[in-house]
Amino acid sequence: MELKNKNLSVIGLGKTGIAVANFLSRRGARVTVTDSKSREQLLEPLKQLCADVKIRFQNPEPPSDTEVVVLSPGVDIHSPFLENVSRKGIEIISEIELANRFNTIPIIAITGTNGKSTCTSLIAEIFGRSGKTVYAGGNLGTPFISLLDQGDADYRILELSSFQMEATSGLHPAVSVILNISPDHMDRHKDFQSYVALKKKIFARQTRDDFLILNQDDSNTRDMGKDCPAERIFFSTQTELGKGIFLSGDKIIARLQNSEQEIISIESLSRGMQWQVENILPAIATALLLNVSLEAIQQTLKNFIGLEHRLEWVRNLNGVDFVNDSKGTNVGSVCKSLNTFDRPIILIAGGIDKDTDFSPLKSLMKEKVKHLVLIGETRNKFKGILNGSFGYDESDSLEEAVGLANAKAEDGDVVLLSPACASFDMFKDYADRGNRFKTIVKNLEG
Ligand code: UMA
Repeated sequence: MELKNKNLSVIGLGKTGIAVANFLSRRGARVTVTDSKSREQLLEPLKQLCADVKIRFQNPEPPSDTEVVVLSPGVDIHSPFLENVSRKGIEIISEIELANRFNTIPIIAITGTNGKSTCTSLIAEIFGRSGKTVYAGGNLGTPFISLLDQGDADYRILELSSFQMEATSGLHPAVSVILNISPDHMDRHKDFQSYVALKKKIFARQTRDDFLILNQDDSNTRDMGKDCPAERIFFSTQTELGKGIFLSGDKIIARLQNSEQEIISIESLSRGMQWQVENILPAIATALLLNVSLEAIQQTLKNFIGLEHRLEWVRNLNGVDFVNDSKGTNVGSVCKSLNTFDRPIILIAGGIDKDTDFSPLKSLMKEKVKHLVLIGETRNKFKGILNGSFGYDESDSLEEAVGLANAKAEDGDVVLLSPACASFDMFKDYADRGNRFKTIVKNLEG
């Protein structure tokens, strides 16, 4: 893709927009960034931009001489102003598509509704420990385009969201992973089918030399890729597979490339990761398929404690495990977290309403949740779906909520903060909510 003296517009001045604009500017393109926010709201990002990048504030429209538009993930491709742009025949691409056109290093790509960041980080750790040079990014935090400036590598490892797959067409990962799919971001995507179609783009360009790793236990992923020439490899926590990677009793077993290997026992994993085997299995499969040594895999698994705010084990007090799952901001994620435990759960949930339908939680809560403590703005909506069928407490503060949960908890129970909602009514963000939870829990007296 020729960039010199070409007019490119970048929509959105967040992390991605800054990285894209600077990448293009350094390669001689004439770059304009547009953002719906005002100058005052963008003072920090503005400081990070190359001097020759032009900006349009409070106006998403790219200039009329634009030849290519590059979208930040937060910008909906169906935004009305982009209809005008595509009517004029101007090319619209995502940041992922742009980076992919300049990338020359094999890609490992991970998508799914939940667990992507944990799986992506674990793959990066395993490969790093084995002596390979890898850089991980995408939805995880560092934009793909920024990885291109981090130098040569054996693999680039990308966590990909549905947002990033819009306006992405050329991506061709050597290994693609789809962890699971349940409804999410329905305020952005037209319907569930459109959301699934975006996820499927991850393997659209794969060939017979590549691998497509899929979740056997998820009916939305099980039948995927039947027409894809890549070798399909399945993982399961529920079924022993003739070929693939699975849980058998307390052991993770791999049956790949005509051999069977015992990888590790669940009790050798850190406590937080024992609950996230679904995210571990595809990471192990990726490593084995790309010839990483068993020793590097085992050593990493023994030491990996998982990510903050994602089913993070905080403390055991009087036989009760306290678990911080503040990143559980959608119903699918909370369902997964509830299904993780086969012990009584005291759930702390609630926050800001994202137009979420909470009803899928109702039957699972009856099965798994011993007691519910509601916080935040969505309290009444939760109460509505429970319709008197379920015991709950309400609380105005997280301190009080943890106290109420602790009072109800008995030896063997789990106290789980997994809100199913965004946090902005009471906290700065999900990390602030999770950190507050951890501090309160650590200060509980035994
Ligand atoms: N903006 C507009 N017009 C719009 C929408 C946004 O001008 O129509 C502007 C905003 O005013 C803001 C900027 O765009 O100034 C923000 O851009 P962005 O929302 O794309 O955010 P980035 O900072 O570039 O972060 C993005 C991802 N954000 C989203 O997908 C919403 C980050 O994922 C990602 O880590 C980062 O790129 C690097 O790749 C975050 C996320 O919430 C973690 N992802 C969602 C999730 O995990 O559920 C998908």
